Order: sequence, then C-alpha cells, then structure tokens
Amino acid sequence: MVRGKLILIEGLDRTGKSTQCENVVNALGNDAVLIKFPDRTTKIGQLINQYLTDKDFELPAQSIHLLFSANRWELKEEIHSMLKAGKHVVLDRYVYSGVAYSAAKGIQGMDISWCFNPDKGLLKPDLTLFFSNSSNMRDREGFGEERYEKVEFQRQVRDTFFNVFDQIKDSNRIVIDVSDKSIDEVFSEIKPLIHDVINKELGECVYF
Ligand code: Z5A
Ligand code: MG
Repeated sequence: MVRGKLILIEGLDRTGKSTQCENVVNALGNDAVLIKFPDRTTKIGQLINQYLTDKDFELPAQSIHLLFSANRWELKEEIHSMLKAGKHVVLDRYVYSGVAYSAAKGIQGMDISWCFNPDKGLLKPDLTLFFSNSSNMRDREGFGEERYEKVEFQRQVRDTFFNVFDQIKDSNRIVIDVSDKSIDEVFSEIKPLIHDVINKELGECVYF
C-alpha cells in the first residue's frame, strides 16, 4: 500500500487557509480528509474554543500553549493510520501556528525553542504551504471576533512565523503570497504543488 501524503496549509490570519483546504479536499475527493487545528470538537478542543471566544476565561500562556499541542497529539494516531491506509490528509494550521502564536506573546521563557518542544515527535508534513500577505486582511469576514484577532498582535505573529522558519528548517515548505489574489487565483497557484507531492514517491512518514 502506497502511503498518503500529509499536506499542511499554514499562514497568517484570514489569508484564506480554510477556503483553500476545502478546495484541495474537494478536488482530491475520496482520496483525502481534512483536519483542522484547533480541532474544537474534542474535550481539549472545547477548552481551547472557550479560551479563544470567551475573553473572561483566563489561562496562563503556558497552559493554553500546551493545550493546543495536546490537541495535535490527540489526533496523531488517527492521522498516521489514515496515511498508512493510503489517504491524503490535509491540515488546516498545525505546529507552526502553535509555535508562532505563543512565542509572539513575548513571555519570559516562552521562546521558540520552548514552544516547539511539546510538538517534537508529531508527524512532519510532506508539503507545507504558508500563506503570507503584504496587505491587511482585517476587512475579511469575521476578523476581530476572537482573542488573537488584533492588528498589533497579528503583526507580531507575522514576524514570529518567519523567525520560526529560520529555526525549524524544512525544505518542503513554500511561502505563497496571497495579496490581492482571488480565491481562484490562489487555488490555481497551489494546485500544481499539491499534484506534485501527491505523485511523489516517498518513504516512511517523518517526524518533527
Ligand atoms: N492557534 C494558536 O494560537 N495555536 C495553535 O496551535 C493553533 C492555532 C493551531 C484560531 O484558529 C486561532 O487559534 C488563531 C490561531 C490560534 N488565532 N488567530 N488569529 P482558526 O484556524 O480557527 O482561525 P480562523 O477563525 O479559521 O481564521 P483563519 O484560519 O485565520 O482564517 P482563514 O482560514 O485563513 O481564512 P478563511 O476562513 O478561508 O477566509 C476568511 C474570509 O476571507 C472568508 O470570508 C473567505 O471567503 C474570504 N477569502 C478567502 N480567500 C480569499 C481571497 N483570496 N480573496 C478574497 N476573500 C477571500
Ligand atoms: Mg481558518
């Protein structure tokens, strides 16, 4: 059985990650499944959802960081099983969001290395597409509703993502500038990249 490929769409807030994940999964049909992080349906995911949506629900930055990571660990075996069964798994956010959003808070001791540690051992994507933008996405539907959706913090997150990429090297990561591109234009740009990884012969799964 040829294993499925692990494909991650990461990026800055409101850059169209979920929209394109759906496009990719629809295009791949029965051969692919979509997993979104945070997965707000699990017990841990429900706590994360409460933290993001209820401004009165306070947690130490370290605790919420570890919950986001625990949420990924909850699904590790399920993802691995699907890959082994030949299914492609498309991830909507993952480890890089985990590290960047927490490290961007600038809390003493919570540097990139500390933030990355609990995710070591998770499956590493065969392809990561990182959506970046030079224009502001705050006008896009829904911006500002959740805890982290503040322009100044998002700026901090953008810088931190690129610092994370300096520290966590990955030759299978590609930055896609989505500024001023329509949904169809972005999809046309990523389609051949997805096609290439799906048709690539790869060995066993790899890990962070
Ligand atoms: N977080 C964390 O701190 N630690 C972690 O470990 C993880 C996450 C995994 C919630 O994530 C928060 O959790 C997030 C990071 C943090 N905080 N912030 N900020 P989430 O994934 O649930 O966030 P979200 O609410 O889904 O927002 P998003 O993912 O940033 O949005 P998006 O998926 O990139 O965009 P979208 O939903 O596809 O599109 C947004 C709107 O724009 C929608 O109306 C689209 O129709 C429209 N759109 C999309 N593409 C285009 C183009 N090309 N042109 C015009 N309009 C477009
Ligand atoms: Mg999304």
